[in-house]
Amino acid sequence: MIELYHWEPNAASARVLIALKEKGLQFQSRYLDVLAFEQHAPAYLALNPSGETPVLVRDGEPFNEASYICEYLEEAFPETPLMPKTPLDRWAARAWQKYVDDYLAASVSDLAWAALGSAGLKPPPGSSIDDAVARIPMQERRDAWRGALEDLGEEVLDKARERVRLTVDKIETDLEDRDWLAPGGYSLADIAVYPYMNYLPRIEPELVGKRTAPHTLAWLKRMSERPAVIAAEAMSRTGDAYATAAPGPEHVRWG
Ligand SMILES: N[C@@H](CCC(=O)N[C@@H](CS)C(=O)NCC(=O)O)C(=O)O
Repeated sequence: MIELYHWEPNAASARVLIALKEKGLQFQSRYLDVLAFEQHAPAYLALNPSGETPVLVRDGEPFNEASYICEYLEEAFPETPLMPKTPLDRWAARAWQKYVDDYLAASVSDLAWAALGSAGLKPPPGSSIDDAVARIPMQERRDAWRGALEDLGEEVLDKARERVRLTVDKIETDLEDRDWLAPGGYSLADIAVYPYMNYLPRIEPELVGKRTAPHTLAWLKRMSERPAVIAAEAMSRTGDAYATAAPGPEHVRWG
């Protein structure tokens, strides 16, 4: 049996939801409201001590980290492949996933949090937001929440915008002569990048708009029309997964 602990179908949770749907796998959805701090309940911390979503549990074995959950699904359920065929093209798909993990996820999360995040924040029953944050066991996650709650500041947001600008250049180049990010067809690269880039036309229309990012916009549309993406997005409980955001992972470089 497969269970997926996830939040709204955006960012890291969407990566695994889309991969599961693409592969046509049955799974039990375990929805956690991260803006109500449900990911810091002891039972969830036992599955993932960093208190981040998503976590996939298969036959009682928990897996974290969206990139590696997706790679696991690809190896365990190869029938509908989500990786290109040649070693070179597979490298390209993996390089995109690392790029998301190291650079893009933190940058888009900062911009999305600043634009949308705190609106949906709910302290757990009988507790204040400060108390909820103080209970987060991992120092890095406590710091990430405190930084987000204080104010990320224009310098951080400008750096995030610059990283997004570089990402748009990279996508525009990749998509000049093909439909999907890695050569060899639709892959985990597209599934990794989409749930972050899909925030941007709304919150940073100058960076991801018709003039600056025509190929990116056409690719976002292609992605949003895939039955697996439609099915994943239908699992939203808020009604619009890209109108809400949570503090994302820490910056790995360029911080
Ligand atoms: N490196 C992790 C990052 C996951 C992540 O950023 N999760 C966010 C939501 S998109 C989260 O759970 N934030 C809430 C928290 O840390 O308390 C992965 O790729 O799976």
